[in-house]
Amino acid sequence: MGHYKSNLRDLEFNLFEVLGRGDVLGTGPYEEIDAGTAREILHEVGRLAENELADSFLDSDRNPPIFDPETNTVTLPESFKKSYKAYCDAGWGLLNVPAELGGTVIPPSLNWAAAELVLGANPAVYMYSAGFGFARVLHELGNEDQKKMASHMVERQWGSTMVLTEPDAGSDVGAGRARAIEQPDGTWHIEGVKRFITSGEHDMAENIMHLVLARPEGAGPGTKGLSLFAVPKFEFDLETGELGERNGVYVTNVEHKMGLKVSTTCEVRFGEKHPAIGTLVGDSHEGIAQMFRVIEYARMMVGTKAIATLSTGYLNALEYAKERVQGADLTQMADKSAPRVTITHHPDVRRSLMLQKAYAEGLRALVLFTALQQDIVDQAYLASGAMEFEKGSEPDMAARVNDLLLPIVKGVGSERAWVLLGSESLQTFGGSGFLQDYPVEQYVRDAKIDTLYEGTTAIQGQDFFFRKIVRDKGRALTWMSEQVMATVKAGEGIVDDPLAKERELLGRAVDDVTAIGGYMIGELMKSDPRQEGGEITNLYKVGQNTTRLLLAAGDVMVGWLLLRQADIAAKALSDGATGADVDFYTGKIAAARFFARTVLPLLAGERTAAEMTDNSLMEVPEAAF
Ligand code: ST9
Ligand code: FAD
Repeated sequence: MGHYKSNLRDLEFNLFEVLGRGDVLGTGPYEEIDAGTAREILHEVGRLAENELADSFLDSDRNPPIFDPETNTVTLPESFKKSYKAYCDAGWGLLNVPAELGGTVIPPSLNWAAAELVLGANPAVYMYSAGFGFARVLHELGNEDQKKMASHMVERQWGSTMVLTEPDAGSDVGAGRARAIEQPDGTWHIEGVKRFITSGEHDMAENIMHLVLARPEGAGPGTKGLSLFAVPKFEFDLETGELGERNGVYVTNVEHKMGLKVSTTCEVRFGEKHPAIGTLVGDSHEGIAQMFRVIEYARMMVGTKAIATLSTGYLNALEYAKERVQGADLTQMADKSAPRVTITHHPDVRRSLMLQKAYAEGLRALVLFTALQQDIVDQAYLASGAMEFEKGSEPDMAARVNDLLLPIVKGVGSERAWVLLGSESLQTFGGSGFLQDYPVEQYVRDAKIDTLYEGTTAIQGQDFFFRKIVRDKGRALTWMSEQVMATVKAGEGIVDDPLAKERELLGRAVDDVTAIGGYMIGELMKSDPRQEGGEITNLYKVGQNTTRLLLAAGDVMVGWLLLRQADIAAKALSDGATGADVDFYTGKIAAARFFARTVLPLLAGERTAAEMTDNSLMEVPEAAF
């Protein structure tokens, strides 16, 4: 058995028992995939993930890609190539491709459920196969020629990259200096140096399509002055896809990293040896908005990757804890000859395991609840072809809620996963967890990147507050709060509601997070110098709390989703669930209880800390740090 432990039961519980996806599958745009087929897909991807994909996870960490600076090429370990080929041959990449390009039309929720399995078993496989998703973007946003490129990308299984970051432009993408010079034939020459580009070079595809942000000559500053270009590694015949000349884009370094070593992270130079020829995506200069189509998907992917890793980390820890015998039961601690027990008997190990379970399952529920919003948008898009919806309509609100939740999926998912993998999953193994005998030390190393790329946690916090709450005028947030409060109030009128205390605790947590947000809105208003007494530096008080608000909102979402699941589980138990289902539903109720009683109360402390904010931090001289 490989390192990866999937949780198919929980994926199916979310999709079918909580989110009612069985009603959507097999109908309308998804008529070819009914619920039974969807379950088969999940089981088949799960089988592949636990076997062929998981097989190279360790080996490709110990034997990472080799870069040859003479030829600007990269050789990947054979073990990994085998996993990648197995994934491509099985055709699962087509789950992310529109019908026009030969893909299988499925709701995003099913896509993300399947993605979790791949991302948990071997995340780099999913990343190298991004060409399928990038083809979708080029197909949607591109001109007629680029739509043809998109079909070659799918048919010939080309690799693809998203190219934003430069040495002096990381979080601040708008500081990018890469230039684009228009040519008389309508193509563009790209010049500049990009760094940290994932999958920038490898030997698993005949061609790589780079989607590059660069600034046309004379364009304005910042992100709005950037345009998006499709720049292939090899030029090619537009009609047949046959490769032509080498294009002037070369990888000049591959980074040595803490984790996720098999995923190449490349310095890419454009136009130094000879011109790097690209075409303007969609013939329009809307680069940053176009690139955000990719970024939004990639942020969802990174959150899903983190959560998938936490889940397998927890399940590995659980397996170990059930077998590891150490110490006596706490109640017999004075009896030195008392029988030794497995560590699952120790209250502190139970605390740790239940914390891992609650976050892993709560965050999975968050990914799939977010994907549910994408389902609603997708259905409306497939029905009308439109990407903008009437204000206040169901798909319009779903799009806003999806936007609101994405920084939580990415920011909270990655922070909680990386911390819990280290502080709890690895810890469960004792000293053995520090060894490479178990996969968990690699999980910790591989998951750290998730808090960094696709926008650091700080960026997610700012996006959440300034764009997804303030700029949205609180519309999505209000809708979301109403859903949470409906669960809080769902116990009213029920005699002996078994989850009454948990509802009360969730209600208090909502109050605490609302107070943090309210404090920040207040300071934001006080930062407007046009208002009487307004002082711009009050914005610093907001900035000190954006990450706090993000993480606290994430905890409320997790607490809410677990409680909703517990309600469903309680009903299933009272309806007479049998066999393994009894344990499954019992575990659901236990996780919701544990989270509400031990995690949600901590938000009161976060509220106090937020309300205590002043600007003394900003006044500390740099030298005093
Ligand atoms: C990276 C890759 O790290 C790591 C892993 C790669 C894995 C490989 C790929 C696998 C993925 C597969 C993908 C397949 C694709 C499939 C798709 C299928 C459909 N939401 O606030 P402003 C836009 S890559 C939407 O003024 P600043 C918007 O157009 C590197 N749009 O920003 C806006 O205009 P408007 C990742 C947003 O102050 C415009 O930007 N690097 C959003 O100029 C300007 O907005 C990063 O992520 C949003 N949330 O710039 C950079 N936000 O307002 C992190 C902005 O008129 N830094 N826009 O609508 C940031 O995000 C910064 O906040 C900033 C600030 C750059 C946006
Ligand atoms: P900086 O922006 O310099 O940030 C340093 C620190 O300052 C961070 O803690 C950050 O949160 C904080 N900070 C910065 N600005 C602010 C602010 N305004 N407010 C509050 N805090 C702030 N990029 C691509 O384009 N394509 C890729 O495929 C890609 N893949 C990557 C793969 C790996 C393995 C790595 C490590 C990076 C990759 N990146 C890629 C780049 C990645 O997106 C950036 O590293 C990330 O956006 C952060 O930028 P930076 O490293 O320059 O850090």
